[in-house]
Amino acid sequence: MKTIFSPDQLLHAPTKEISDGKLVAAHEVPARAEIILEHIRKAQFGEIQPPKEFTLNAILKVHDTDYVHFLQDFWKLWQEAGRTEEEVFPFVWPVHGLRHDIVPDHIDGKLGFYSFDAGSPMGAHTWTAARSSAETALTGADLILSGEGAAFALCRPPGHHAHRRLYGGYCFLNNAAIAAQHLRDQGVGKVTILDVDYHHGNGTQAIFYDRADVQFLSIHADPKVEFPYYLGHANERGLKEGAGYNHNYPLPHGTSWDKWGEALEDACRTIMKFAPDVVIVSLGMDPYENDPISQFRLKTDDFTRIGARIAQLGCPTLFVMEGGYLIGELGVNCTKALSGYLDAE
Ligand code: OKP
Ligand code: ZN
Repeated sequence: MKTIFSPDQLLHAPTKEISDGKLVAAHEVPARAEIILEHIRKAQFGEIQPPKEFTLNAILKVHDTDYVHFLQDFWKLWQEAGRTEEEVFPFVWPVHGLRHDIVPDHIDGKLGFYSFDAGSPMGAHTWTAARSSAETALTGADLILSGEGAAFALCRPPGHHAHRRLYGGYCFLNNAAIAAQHLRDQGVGKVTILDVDYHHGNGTQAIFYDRADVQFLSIHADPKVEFPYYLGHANERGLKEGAGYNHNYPLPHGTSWDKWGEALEDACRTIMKFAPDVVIVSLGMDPYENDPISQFRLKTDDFTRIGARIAQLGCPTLFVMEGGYLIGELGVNCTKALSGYLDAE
């Protein structure tokens, strides 16, 4: 199994974030990717290669043009506004009752218009890193198209919280969604995205909510008590043609393998009924018991089980990295998930 990664993905390097109502040390940091890469090297799963270059077309199939231009031009606009802060946060949003049909000219208005949280700092190199992360996912998708049975896109920054026209939850471009759309555009009939990150993949859900060609399933902490709070409930089943193709498994804080594994089993049976041509796994390591921002209790060996169960689906599989914040165990847990897959294949 090949791994795709570019050092450009490390250029987005925030030091702080707003979380739980205060400024704290950033969790989504370059060291996350570095430790995973180190463990992937040691595990010798196969070649580690840089992403290919892509035009913006594949990204624009998923994200709106004005949003992509905002991300791309952000740093220039910020400087033109005379600002010098290196890590930038929105602080005002067009929530219920306010206008969504006029994009503000002012950078502070734009920041809130295109985001849903204040927890995702943007800086001079955020666009470069996010684009590179998306190209890593796209290159992984191309490997699957060329006949590889599995590939690991070591994406960072992550993607599953990003909507067509919104960033948030450390995510700017929805890497898994971009890969799924690319597969569809290259002739793959049906794609499943299975999101095992601790947080609901609100962006991915929203992007494919009215479509039957991309099935979405997410196992995550109940949004009633966890970020992203406003999406991820069990009764969100899809709309129009997409009705019945969206499946959420919200679980309580404290969930360990017994209940988590049951949800995975149900999800895998649902996937088998859909019979996808390719499975994309939004792979988050934050269900881990000691993750600093999460409250599930999966153990290191449970990640092996996750990989092994996914292998039983018998589908070409693209693993796309999402969250996971306990730097010390991130590399181990991630390689456990992948070796669980490879050994069970
Ligand atoms: C990104 B990914 C709550 C803080 C929430 C944002 C979390 C984003 C997670 N205590 N901050 O899904 O791992
Ligand atoms: Zn997460």
